Amino acid sequence: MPPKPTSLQPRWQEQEFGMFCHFGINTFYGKEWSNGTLSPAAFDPTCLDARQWVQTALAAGMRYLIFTAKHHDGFCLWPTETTDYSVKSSPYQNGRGDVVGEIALACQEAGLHFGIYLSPWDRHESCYPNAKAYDDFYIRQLTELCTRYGPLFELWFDGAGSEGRVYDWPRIMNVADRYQPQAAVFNMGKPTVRWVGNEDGLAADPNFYVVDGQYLPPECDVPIRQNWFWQSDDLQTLKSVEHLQAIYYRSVGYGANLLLNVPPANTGLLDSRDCARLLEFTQALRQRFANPIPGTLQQEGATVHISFEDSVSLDHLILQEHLNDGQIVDGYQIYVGEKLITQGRTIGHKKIDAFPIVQAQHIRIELSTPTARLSRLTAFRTGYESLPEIGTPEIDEQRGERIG
Ligand code: FUL
Repeated sequence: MPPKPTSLQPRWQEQEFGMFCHFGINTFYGKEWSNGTLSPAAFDPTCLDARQWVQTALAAGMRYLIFTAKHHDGFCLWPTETTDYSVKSSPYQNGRGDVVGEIALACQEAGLHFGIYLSPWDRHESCYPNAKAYDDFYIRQLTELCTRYGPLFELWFDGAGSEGRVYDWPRIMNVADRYQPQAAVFNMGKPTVRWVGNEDGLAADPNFYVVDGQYLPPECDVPIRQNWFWQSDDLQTLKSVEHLQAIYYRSVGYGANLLLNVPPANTGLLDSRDCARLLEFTQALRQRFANPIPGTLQQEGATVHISFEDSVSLDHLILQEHLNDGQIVDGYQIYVGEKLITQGRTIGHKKIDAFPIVQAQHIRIELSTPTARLSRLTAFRTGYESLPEIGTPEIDEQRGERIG
């Protein structure tokens, strides 16, 4: 029998699509990484409106939001007791602001899951070279975050900069287990979800959930522009609708979660151009899958049949596997009569298949194993017969700049 998920993992997988928000001291200096010496004096997002972030995420069909409470530079976006390098030393709300608190509240009000990113690597904190002292410091930070802001959906532990460093994960995980036992743990410590292995937002087929004997479904993180933090001069790298769709098919469509970074600008608002592109992408996607073709599902061992009332034309199928007993399918073929219309390896939480349009009243799916079960199978006629491509940037002749 394959390793089974805990009860929390399928719940995390069902959320599918989240917004990543990189925001911090870097946002005010046009940097991606900084070394912990940038002055907090520049941190002043005068129009900050966490509700705008949350409403945008909801409008895009996202179900969670992960916020950088502290990036590698060590600057804390909440009024921590552990260091002065935080919003307390900034002009934002005269040093009385709490950005983490504002977002947590906006998420709670709107019913969006909220998670935090807390970089283990800290380039500001002077005790960082002393492993024991820094573990204590990090544990205090995590304790503050885990006890002040309500239920957290995910704790995002970024491995960057920590290569070769040993943190006391058993002690750190005690904090998570004690105060946020429902939170998914990303990548480090005692992870419950794993990094997909690239920052392009791309999983692949097969997408095996079991790694090193453990059930660990992947999350695909990718920035909507080239950079993670908002920059005034990288608009030309904003990904095209087609590119974003291609990412969606290769992440959610391959059974992984998609965490798309949309970075708040130095005003404290999401950039209207990023929002417009995001919504254009998600509306097009919604339209594509707006009209499922009703059908009846029957399974006998490894063979699944779907029957429609009449003959219909279709070009997409969404398959979902029953995962309570673990991920089992490794190989499937889909037929209309004797004609093979598509095939793949794993299914997992979701698999989106596109194929040249066919006319059918019955479809047959042959699974690799009779013990595997599909939980859902939905057919569509979308008007698109293949996966969107990850294109090269387009040139907008009129504006004379790269737009994709
Ligand atoms: C990386 C970091 O170094 C980037 O700045 C960003 O936070 C990304 C999500 O992870 O490892």
